[in-house]
Amino acid sequence: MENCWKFLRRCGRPERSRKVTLAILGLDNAGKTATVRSIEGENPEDVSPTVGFSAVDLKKGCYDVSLFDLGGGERIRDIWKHYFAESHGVIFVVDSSDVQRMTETKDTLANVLKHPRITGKPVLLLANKQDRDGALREADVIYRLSLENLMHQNNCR
Ligand SMILES: Nc1nc2c(ncn2[C@@H]2O[C@H](COP(=O)(O)OP(=O)(O)O)[C@@H](O)[C@H]2O)c(=O)[nH]1
Ligand SMILES: [Mg+2]
Repeated sequence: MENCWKFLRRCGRPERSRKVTLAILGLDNAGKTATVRSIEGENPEDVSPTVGFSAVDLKKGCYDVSLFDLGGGERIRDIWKHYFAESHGVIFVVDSSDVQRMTETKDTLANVLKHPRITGKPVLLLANKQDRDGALREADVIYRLSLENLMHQNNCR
């Protein structure tokens, strides 16, 4: 997550606050809402499944950050694209312990990255649930998702 704020810092410090919008994406149960809660400084435990969409606004240094926490169920993923145009970047959350859904995760990530409203924008991949038994380590997540190929194919930053 720190990389995300480092990226914002590299963009330069504007004299007045600047608005940054990030889409929080990933399969259902990946930990998107828990991630948003952590960023807000709130307890990430006992989160309920997100129905549709929730937006969180917070101030980070001189940035006014809006986080779009979008539902990740298969049938709702189709709405994600409606938030791509106004998103400056994406935080894609992966449940590293859910090895069985890595192919679905990879296909979903590939669909996001190739969308013309996302291609070229910064993407942070968060390998979540590292505390769980059997969680894939960072390098394994990168391998299972063919992340390097996906990044090159889609001009990711
Ligand atoms: N052990 C563990 N559980 C997590 C972590 N992040 C989220 N969870 C749990 O995973 C479940 C789904 O989290 P949630 O944020 O609702 O997922 P979402 O559907 O992607 O928004 C909840 O029971 C969370 O408490 C984590 O890093 N470690
Ligand atoms: Mg959620």
